[in-house]
Formats: sequence, C-alpha cells, structure tokens
Amino acid sequence: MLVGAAGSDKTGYLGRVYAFSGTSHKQLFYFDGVQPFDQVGTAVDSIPDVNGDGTPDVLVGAHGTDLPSASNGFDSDVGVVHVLSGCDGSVLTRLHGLHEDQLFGISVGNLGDINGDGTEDFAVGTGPDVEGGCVLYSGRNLTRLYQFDRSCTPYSVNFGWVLHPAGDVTGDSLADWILTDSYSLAHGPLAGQTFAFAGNDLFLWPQSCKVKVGFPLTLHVAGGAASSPAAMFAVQFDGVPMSPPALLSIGALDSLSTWQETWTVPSILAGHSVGFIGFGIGVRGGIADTTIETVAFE
Ligand SMILES: [Ca+2]
Ligand SMILES: [Ca+2]
Ligand SMILES: [Ca+2]
Repeated sequence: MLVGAAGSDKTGYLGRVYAFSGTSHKQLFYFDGVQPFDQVGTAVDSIPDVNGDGTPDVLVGAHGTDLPSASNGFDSDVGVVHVLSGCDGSVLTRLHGLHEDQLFGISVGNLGDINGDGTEDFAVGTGPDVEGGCVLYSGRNLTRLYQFDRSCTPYSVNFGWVLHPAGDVTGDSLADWILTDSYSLAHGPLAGQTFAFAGNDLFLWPQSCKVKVGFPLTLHVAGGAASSPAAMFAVQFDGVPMSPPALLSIGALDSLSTWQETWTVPSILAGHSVGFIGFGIGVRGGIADTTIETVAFE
C-alpha cells in the first residue's frame, strides 16, 4: 500500500511517500523528495516489475522539481517521475518533463495494458502548460507510446490531472482509460470534462497538432512488435479522405518499439490540414493501425 504525504515539510515541502505491507501493515520503506517543493506524494501508483526482481515497482511524481538548463541555469517546476523499486524504495530510473513550469508528474496512473503486450502501461499528467499534456508510457520498457498536446484540446485547462483505468470498454481486450479535466470550461465555469480513450495496438503522435510551414513536422509511431516493419501514410487532406492515400515513409520499429520521422513542411501546405496514420505489426501479430492524427499547417 502506498501513502503520499505531499505536505511533509521538515525541509521545505520535499514531500514523502510511504510503502506499507498489505498483510502486516508494517512500513516497508519511505521515499523523500529531493528538492524543496518537490511535493512528492501528490501522485503515486504501482506499476509492473521494471527491474525484473519479481516485485511490482512504484511511480512517484515530483512535479515541483527544477532541472538544469543550458540557457537559464535552472528551469523551475519542470517535474520528474521517480521509478522506485517496490522491494526497497531505491530509485531505478527517472522520467523527466521537457519544459519549464510543465509540472510533469502532478498525476500518475497505472491504466492497464493499453497496447496488448501483456504488461500494464501508465500515464503521467502535467500542469497547465500549453506545450505540455498527458504522456502515455509503455510499462514494458518505459518508452513514450503517445503524447497529448494540450494546445490541441480546446477549453481544457488542467487536461490530464486525473487519470484512471477504465477496464476494457470496447471489448477488444486492450485496456481503455479515462482522463479528467476538473477545471474544463467547455460546459460552463468549472463544469469539468471527462475524456475516455480506447487502447490501441499501435500509436501515432505528432509532435504538435499545429506546425508552421518551413518548420519541422515529426511523427512518432510506437507500441507495436519490436524490430518490425512499419509505414506512415497521409490519408486525409482538409478533412477529405485521400484516394489513394499517400505513402510518406517505410521504416521499422526499433528494439523499444518506437520509430520517428521528421520532414520540413513545404509552404504549399499553409492553411491546410493533413490526417496521418501509421501501420505496423501488432505485439500479438497481424497488421496493426493507429488512429488518424490531424495536423494543421500555418
Ligand atoms: Ca521490481
Ligand atoms: Ca502494455
Ligand atoms: Ca479496449
């Protein structure tokens, strides 16, 4: 059993997480934040065994962590997620936010096996930074399966602060999940909004849903069978299906089941939008496809 004490303030709101035995209720270990105002304990959850010792491991969000920056010296409140050994609380690895004030790790949640590879996956939420958003991770190898861009979600202020597993709603044996934005303005002041997402055997995510012409567009494919062929297509233009679809690239998922390609957006695409899709081999065999992801060019 995990218990967070984010207000633990012996040395400045480092925060603390306690792990107790579910049978004897004895304390197994505790973990303190590293920096003042880390506020460790705001978000904790268990995840599958990361280090192969047979014991499930632990996610601990530290959304107040500052990180070194090449330009500023330190970026404040970037946030990290500590991955702890469920055996003794030692740090196995850390996942990092990408931007100042991102508050990466303000929520964490084990969501079940989203991509059907037999290992439960998890998500990490971030604060109200327009460049940030909830990130979905593979529990098998801790790579990013999908990343939301909050700026693509209208009326959403705290998109990704609450993450929950939903079981298999769609009946395809892939775990589905729920994401709540309790401060969403979409249906009135502070009305809140809940989004339900289906698991998938393959994910495609663009670096952003809006890209200026002359700037790079990066598309990521993740979550299928490791070291297998994959392809990316453009399938919609300004919302209209393209017939036939345009093949963008043929490549391969690497040993961690990820693949990305980057293009410079040509000026002729200014003012248009394109829908992209990825194909590959699913972890359970057979052809896997992603959802269609639309990018607007400016
Ligand atoms: Ca372990
Ligand atoms: Ca999985
Ligand atoms: Ca499902």
